Amino acid sequence: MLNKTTTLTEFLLQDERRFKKATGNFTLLLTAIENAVKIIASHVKKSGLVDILGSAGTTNIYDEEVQKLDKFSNDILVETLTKTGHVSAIVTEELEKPELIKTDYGEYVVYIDPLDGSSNIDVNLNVGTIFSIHRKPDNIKSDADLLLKGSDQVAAGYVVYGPSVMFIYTCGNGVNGFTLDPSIGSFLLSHPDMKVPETGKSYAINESYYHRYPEYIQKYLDFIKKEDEETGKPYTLRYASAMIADIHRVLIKGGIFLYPENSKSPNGKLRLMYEVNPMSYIVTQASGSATSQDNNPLEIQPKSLDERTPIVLGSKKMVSEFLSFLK
Ligand code: P6P
Repeated sequence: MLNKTTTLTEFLLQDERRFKKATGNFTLLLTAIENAVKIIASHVKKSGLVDILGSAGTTNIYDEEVQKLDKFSNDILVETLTKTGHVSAIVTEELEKPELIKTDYGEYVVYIDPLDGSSNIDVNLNVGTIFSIHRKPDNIKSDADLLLKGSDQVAAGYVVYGPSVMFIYTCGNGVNGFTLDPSIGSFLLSHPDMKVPETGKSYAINESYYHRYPEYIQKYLDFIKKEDEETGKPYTLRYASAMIADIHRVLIKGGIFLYPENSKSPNGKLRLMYEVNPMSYIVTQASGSATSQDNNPLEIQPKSLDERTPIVLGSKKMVSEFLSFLK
């Protein structure tokens, strides 16, 4: 049996057959996201040439206005999701207000971080796209109707634009990873049934904020850097300053990612609706742990669409070791 020949579309259709009442609309939605991220990937790969092609706010050699990559990514995702007709609203980090879409059959609402870690573009480091999919609430009369808990997500995923482009998603039946084969333009199943290793050797946190962290975080950081052969300490610091890259490492090798509360940002920096919820859903679906100051982030009732929340994600044993410092 040839391996790695299952495309994302084939996998989605097989996955969909599990749901007897499936209508194919979910597959259409994920395929729209797939098409959008392929376009984004091709522009990310050329980003180093933007100055030759024309930097944001100027026109390129084809005399076209060149957009900043995060705005471009947002526009592509909004356009492709709208065209499906199956999306009633899009909440995105790039827009002040939700994009409400007139459609007679929009059964989904999508929350996106179109280009997470976009400051990495200029130094040619990993960036990504994060998405979270909910069923449309009965009515969408105001933003309040879009404040849905992470535990209500029907699907979540991210795309990491790195040495290879990978598409990782869950719809509640485990986590699967697909790698883009640029020679055929298809995402192929490369990481079936991904599981976060029980423990790991690395930790990801912005250590430069050490003196801003509460005492229990400082004590935890001091502890994991002390020599202790038996427990494999000190842990190794690996921080990509792009959540998708740091959490992708956790999915592959185990480890722990922390963006906690600190004296400058009492709720941390990461957004609940389109960063914390989708990534917590993915990590927990892959048998890892997620905590927000000892609460389940997926059970937080959002108070605003751009709400931030502290988050720690990773290998079960490492997250419980972290929590022992909180208690
Ligand atoms: P800091 C990227 O800007 C981002 O939103 C996340 O992807 C990343 O984990 C975090 O911010 C990095 O923030 O404060 O360490 O620069």
